[in-house]
Amino acid sequence: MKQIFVTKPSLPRLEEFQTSLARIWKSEYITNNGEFHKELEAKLAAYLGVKYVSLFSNGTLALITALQALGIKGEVITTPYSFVATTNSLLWNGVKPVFADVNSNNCNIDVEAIESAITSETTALMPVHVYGVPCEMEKIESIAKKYNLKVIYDAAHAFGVQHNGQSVLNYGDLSILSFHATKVFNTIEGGAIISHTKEMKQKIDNLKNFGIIDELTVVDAGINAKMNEVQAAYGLLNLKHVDEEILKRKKCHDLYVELLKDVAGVDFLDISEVKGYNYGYYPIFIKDDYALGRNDLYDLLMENGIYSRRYFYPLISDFPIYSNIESANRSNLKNAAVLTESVLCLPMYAELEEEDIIAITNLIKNPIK
Ligand code: T4K
Repeated sequence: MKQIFVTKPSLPRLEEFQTSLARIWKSEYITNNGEFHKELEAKLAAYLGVKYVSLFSNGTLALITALQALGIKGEVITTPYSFVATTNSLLWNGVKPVFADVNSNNCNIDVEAIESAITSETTALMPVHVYGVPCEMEKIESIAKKYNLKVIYDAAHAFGVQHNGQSVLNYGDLSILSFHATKVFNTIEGGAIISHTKEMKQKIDNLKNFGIIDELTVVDAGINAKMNEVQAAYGLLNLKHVDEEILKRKKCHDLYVELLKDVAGVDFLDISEVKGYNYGYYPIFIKDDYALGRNDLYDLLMENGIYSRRYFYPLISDFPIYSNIESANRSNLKNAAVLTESVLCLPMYAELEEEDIIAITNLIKNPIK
């Protein structure tokens, strides 16, 4: 039986990568802010339309370091409907996560729930642009201003996404990206922090390199989170065809929409207003009037060699490390609770074939066990 995974990494052309590797071998400079690293930071800043990019070895270390760079302590209000790395980064900083509910229409943190979760201990907000759909950033930032809070966006899914004529990454104090293999733009493992001032970029760059300023000077308790030259070279090649990658994903998205639009009990994410959408994920939401429960559909697809994913199930707040926090109670997270029980992300990647999408959607239309 043919197997179809939820995603496949976009790979650079092998011959081009071999050429880059030959250059790295010749230079004998393989990590620590080398030529490829510098070039990728510059090219990403230009492509994304942002001031400063600091590359990281993965998105999780970018999140952890972003919190360090802003000196976040106390409580941070965040979403339970995300990948667990979002909230784990808070625990790694000794910060207490406070969960706020999400909007049922776009899966992003609900701004009213944010405001009612603020206490005297709150120091920052950590919203997530879930599936690459922008949060309500103007409202979030006016709350942040009113209560003197920092904002760190987990923009792991929001590569290239725009809002009001500019990158979503220009909002907030800092944003982080993930360049993991499963992302629209990948460097195998990788990530970045986007910052807005030279001073902040310098601080972040010090933090990801042990806090070292020069041979004799260490100014921060930094970590080692540097991206190496091989990953940066790979990323530069992938960046050349990321637009083509997104276009191919859009075609998959449009075909899914066309084939599933009349299926009773299946809801979709509305991305019609999103500019620069990157089609990283294709989530559907299984309602009570569908022929099967969500988990039964997941099993049925798997029995047919189709590996969908329940991003994001369980809720982060349901994991034992978080479930004893007061705000983790599902009565506080009613919309998130419905979404997590109904979501199913269908296979989505540039090389996904039309016949595979037809087979997947036929199974969803005729879910015979
Ligand atoms: N914030 C948010 C909102 C995030 O979504 C993430 C990561 C982060 C922060 C943290 O960023 P990083 O530290 O990861 O840079 C995946 C990814 O590992 C993770 O990066 C991602 N979010 C999350 C949503 O999904 P898994 O456990 O589902 O991945 P995995 O390995 O099961 O891969 C999914 C499928 O992709 C596989 O069934 C097969 C296919 N695949 C995967 C890999 C790695 C391939 O075909 N080739 C591959 O090399 O977590």
